[in-house]
Amino acid sequence: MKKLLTIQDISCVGQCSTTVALPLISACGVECAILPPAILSNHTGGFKTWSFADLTGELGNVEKKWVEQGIKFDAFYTGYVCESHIDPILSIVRTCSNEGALRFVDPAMADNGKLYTGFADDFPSKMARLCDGADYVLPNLTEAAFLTNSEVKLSGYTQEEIESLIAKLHRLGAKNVILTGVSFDSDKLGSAISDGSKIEYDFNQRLTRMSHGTGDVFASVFAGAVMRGKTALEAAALAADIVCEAINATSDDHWYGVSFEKVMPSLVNAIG
Ligand code: PXL
Repeated sequence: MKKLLTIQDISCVGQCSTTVALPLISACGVECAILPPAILSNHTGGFKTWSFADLTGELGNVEKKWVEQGIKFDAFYTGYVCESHIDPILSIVRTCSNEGALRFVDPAMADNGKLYTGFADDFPSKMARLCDGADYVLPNLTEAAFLTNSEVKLSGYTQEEIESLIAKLHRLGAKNVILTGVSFDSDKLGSAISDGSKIEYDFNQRLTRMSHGTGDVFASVFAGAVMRGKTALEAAALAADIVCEAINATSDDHWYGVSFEKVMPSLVNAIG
């Protein structure tokens, strides 16, 4: 069984980051280790307030113990992290990689044209350091624009503009780019999947509801599926189907996340 380390916060309540990645990646049949660089009472996307315990100082201690014991991983998947976490993460990737280890980067920092609360305006340039050399980078349109200092266009763009944004992401050092939230047709929403030489698209019927945490569900299923041998296009298509199914399974009054728990059987079946 492949072993993946996910490095992103624990938001104790809110169905995002580690609390989504661990169950979904495990359901894919991939052993999932976790390293939370911060613990929050709840996520910052709609709750009124939160506590934040930074664990930057602990990351080096963890790395030291892993190095002492020869603990290594076949893949790393980073999500929501802060500036102080980036150097310790790059160090762990350097010292704890099995040969050929893959690096998945979800630059979870922004949506709908805005950085998440708490990130400084120059944070995207720090996140870009994680994208350099990553095997798979999975930004939404806002994150892609911020990472590449491009104009944020959430609608009314051409395919050419999308493909030029993708080219800029490759220039940051990303080997494969999965750009999410792409739409050329008002009733379809999907992603563009680029390996640097060809760009493929996957679309689903656009749902009227948008929910928090869907980017984390998408990235987790994508990483799990790639680790189980799916191509990037197959993994992106499966991740999008699971996100849509999870949104549809979420009751209207459940505002802070998606009920991904209800679609775990579909994921297990699809991965086989
Ligand atoms: O879903 C991304 C995410 C992860 N972690 C925290 C967040 C968010 C988005 O708002 O606030 C703490």
